[in-house]
Amino acid sequence: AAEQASGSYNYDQQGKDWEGTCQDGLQQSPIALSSSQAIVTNSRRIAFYNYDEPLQSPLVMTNNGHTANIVLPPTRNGQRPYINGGLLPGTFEAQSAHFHWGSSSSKGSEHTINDNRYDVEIHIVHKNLRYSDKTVAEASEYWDGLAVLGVMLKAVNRVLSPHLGLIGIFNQLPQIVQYGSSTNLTGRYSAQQLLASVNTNHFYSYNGSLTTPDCAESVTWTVFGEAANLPRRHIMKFWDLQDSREQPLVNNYRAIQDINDRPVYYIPK
Ligand code: 1SD
Ligand code: ZN
Repeated sequence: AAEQASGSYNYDQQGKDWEGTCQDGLQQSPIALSSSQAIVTNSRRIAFYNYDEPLQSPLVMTNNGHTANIVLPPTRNGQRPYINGGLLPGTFEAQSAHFHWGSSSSKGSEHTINDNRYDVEIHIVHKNLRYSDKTVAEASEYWDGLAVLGVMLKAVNRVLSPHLGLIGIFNQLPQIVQYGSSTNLTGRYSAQQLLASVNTNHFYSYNGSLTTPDCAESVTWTVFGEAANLPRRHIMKFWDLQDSREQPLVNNYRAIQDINDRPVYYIPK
């Protein structure tokens, strides 16, 4: 059978290598983040706007064969959630969110922090306001086109703060087991819920790429240093999803890429 245009999966626990479907530039993602090797900066905080405003319904979550993807609609006041500050080269509007995960025997975050891989990494994809007349794909042709926020999740048996928004999303994963299937998320959501209450003043930031083909070098990455705890029984629901070949959609993270001579900034607590 012909290989899917979307690239072939390699279920190796070191992460996917996209077998020639990615750019092979010097600014690829993900990378191994390290607090001792990064440049410590007391930069501006990231400012979040409309993040706590309720989003218009419905939010649609789709199994696109790579991930569970949620298209983020504007808020009920008609604006999008947006961010600036930090090390962001502009103002960026939220477009979508998705997840990277492991399997029953492996963790699945894309970035590692101090050699630690987390169970899940949430990506909230934003597009530079400069390119508001362009699609996300078009904006990815520019070095400052996109900003992605990364939130790490840790699977634990017992949780004190339940992160009900995320649990509501995870509870609907069984509705999108099949490749190409979608579901409307029930319940009220704001973009804030995707941040899982982590301390957003503590993060790593660097210039990198998309982690899926064509891996365009268009992303200012902000990865928060503090992980949120989520119940393992909810995180397990990711492992039942299937890809376009009806194989388990697991370990959907890309292998660690070389940092080369890029500066990586670290904003401590
Ligand atoms: O993997 C996602 C991909 O699904 C899409 O959302 C893209 C933005 O168009 O971003 C990549 S990632 O680099 O955020 N993993
Ligand atoms: Zn991603």
